[in-house]
Amino acid sequence: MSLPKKKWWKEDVVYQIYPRSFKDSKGDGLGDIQGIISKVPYLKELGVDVIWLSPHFDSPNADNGYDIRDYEKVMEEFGTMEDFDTLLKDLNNSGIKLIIDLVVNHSSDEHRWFQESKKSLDNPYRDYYIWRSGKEGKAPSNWPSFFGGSAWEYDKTTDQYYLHYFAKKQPDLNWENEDLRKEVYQIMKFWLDKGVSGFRMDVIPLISKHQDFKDMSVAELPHPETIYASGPRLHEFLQEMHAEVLSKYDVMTVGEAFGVTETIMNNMTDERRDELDLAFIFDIVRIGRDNWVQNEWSLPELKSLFQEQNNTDQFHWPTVFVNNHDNPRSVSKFGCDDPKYRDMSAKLLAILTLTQKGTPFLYQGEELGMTNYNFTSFDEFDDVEIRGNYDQVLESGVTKEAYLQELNKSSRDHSRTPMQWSNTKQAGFTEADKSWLVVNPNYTEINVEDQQSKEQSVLNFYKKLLQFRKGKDDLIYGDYKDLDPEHAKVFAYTRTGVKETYAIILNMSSDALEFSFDLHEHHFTLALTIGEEPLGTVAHKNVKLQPWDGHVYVSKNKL
Ligand code: ISL
Repeated sequence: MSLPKKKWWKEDVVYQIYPRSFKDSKGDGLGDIQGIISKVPYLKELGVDVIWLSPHFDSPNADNGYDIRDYEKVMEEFGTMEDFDTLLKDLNNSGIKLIIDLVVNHSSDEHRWFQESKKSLDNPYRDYYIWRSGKEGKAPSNWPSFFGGSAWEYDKTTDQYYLHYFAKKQPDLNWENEDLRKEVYQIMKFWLDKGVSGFRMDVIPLISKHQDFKDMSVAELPHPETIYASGPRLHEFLQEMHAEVLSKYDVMTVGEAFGVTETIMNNMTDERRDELDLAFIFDIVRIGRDNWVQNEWSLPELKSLFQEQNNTDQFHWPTVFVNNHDNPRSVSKFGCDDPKYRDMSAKLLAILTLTQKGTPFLYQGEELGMTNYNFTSFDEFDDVEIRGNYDQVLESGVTKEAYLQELNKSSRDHSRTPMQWSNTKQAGFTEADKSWLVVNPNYTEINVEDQQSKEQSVLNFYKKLLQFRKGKDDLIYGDYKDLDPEHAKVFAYTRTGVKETYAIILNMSSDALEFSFDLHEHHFTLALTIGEEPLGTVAHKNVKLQPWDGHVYVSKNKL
């Protein structure tokens, strides 16, 4: 198989910032853009190449910014357009690119388009959204919202319902309407002309709707995304967006491919089709998940999911991530929450994310080994997804205790607790006495300041590994081979490039063990390790690994 085409967005490491929780400069308990600006030197020293900024646009925050009221205005709580321009300039001057979040499957119901659209059946903006008459006094179809209840909301002004896949305050935009699409392309150009380097596209597969709005079957209802993400005109819309906008800039696009089939995913990211460059699929990060329930999973299952995304040709390029703002903290899900091995496991996940094939996406706090928070009551949650689903989950017979126990494994709020900068009050995130969301009390032992001063910290390991990875084309582009898919504790794989082969051996268990892989036969030397092993020539033939230890070997031989 010929090697993939080299691109900056295949080599760069992306770091996601959830602005609400990153750093507060104004003392109101909310993160803001000036706060991010103050941390650009931190990001540069960390060694990441691109920042993905979660929505910074004007919003009433029904879904923490994923409900946009004005696409060309900065959210007041976050600051001003001048602040945004300063952030972009400071990042670029530090050699860091900025991609922003494009949320165009839906807007806020407070957007002027929707305020107009709801006024009358013949309003010029009526068709910017999806309105249908009810049937016998009920909603047009049985489609459910992801955030609880029906996906149809009745509006008495015009005696019709409007569609919202998410919260009622997030009405879906009508992409069948060419004028609406042109407005979206204008918005994209507005930010691209400022110099952003691309977009992360929120639930982009959902923009094309089945126009019959036919009732879902009983089998389809528990997973509406399979219907919502298979609309007939998705590829047409994406190719039009590429032709009208993206083809005119050297930018990167990553689609949140929530709910798509493998075929749609492959078509959406095939570089010969001029649609999107990359996509997030959630099989890995949500392994074992059944909606808000987190079931057990095994390492062989996880390895098979990584194998699947490696079974691609040179026209496709994966993304690699185990954290984001919608999922629990990776060290709590994939690593080890036991303080004895927590840091080791966080470093192991760093090696996994940064040596797998694909563009790595890190999430704020992952570089510290930040963990889930133990929510003790529903009052502590902020997430609209929980609030929206609460009644119907309890009405289904689930007890409050059981729901809370599962949410403590699956809630989106785990990743939204404020970034932990120091062991001063509110973890140095804000001067205010209270943050918008609870600060994890373990900030006293997990924070930037403490880890900057400790050579063996998770933070310094990420810095070392990010530096190690830079420019290593054979590690970045090399072919992937799982050395032992069925092993229950060890994740071992090679990356074979033009000149070098890397062997990554990870002990994802709390047991010391020996992994049989003949290092001498292939002249491997130890290039990077979590534990104390001396680098260079290896004494013993096989690989000896302490609990949660990880080794990266290199050889001039091609395996
Ligand atoms: O899986 C989910 C649905 O139950 C959610 O975690 C999430 O809503 C889904 O992955 C889509 O996420 C994106 O769109 C949402 C927003 O709430 C998320 O933060 C965003 O990442 C609506 O804009």
